[in-house]
Amino acid sequence: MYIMVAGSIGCGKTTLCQRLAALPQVYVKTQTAQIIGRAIDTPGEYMENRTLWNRLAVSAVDSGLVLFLQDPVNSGFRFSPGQAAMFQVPVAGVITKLDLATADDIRRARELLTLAGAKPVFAVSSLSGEGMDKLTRYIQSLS
Ligand SMILES: Nc1nc2c(ncn2[C@@H]2O[C@H](COP(=O)(O)OP(=O)(O)O)[C@@H](O)[C@H]2O)c(=O)[nH]1
Ligand SMILES: [Mg+2]
Repeated sequence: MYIMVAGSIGCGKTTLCQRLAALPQVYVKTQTAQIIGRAIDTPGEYMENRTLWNRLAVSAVDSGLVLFLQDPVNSGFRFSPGQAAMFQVPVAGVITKLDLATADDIRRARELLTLAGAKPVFAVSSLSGEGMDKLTRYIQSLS
């Protein structure tokens, strides 16, 4: 099962994909959708620019799960309410950068993801690995 990862520029998509695939974390700007292990990593522009949403929909066709990622610290970008409904597969939420976030940051991010229709919502740090076990177990339960 492929997992499509979507969210704003810099929210931590590529780093999470590398973590899920247990690959070394190397910074590369994502220019186009790419496969990392079992994850389909997408550019933040696809989510931030409505005219590119069709590319997200196309990338999701081969996926069994979509992950909406939210950076809890720099949350300038907002998912649209109910946006998860544009996909035919389950959409779960992932709050990233748990190592940098306060409890209030996490609460706000959780509200945003819930409003977008993502369920359940996880919180992880792709750097420290905190929270990754719950997310990994959830993914395994679907595949
Ligand atoms: N502290 C911290 N930084 C992170 C985490 N995940 C990603 N980052 C950093 O955030 C920046 C953007 O990450 P990247 O994965 O390229 O974001 P993308 O644009 O969504 O693919 C990079 O400098 C990463 O090292 C995390 O869990 N904790
Ligand atoms: Mg990227």
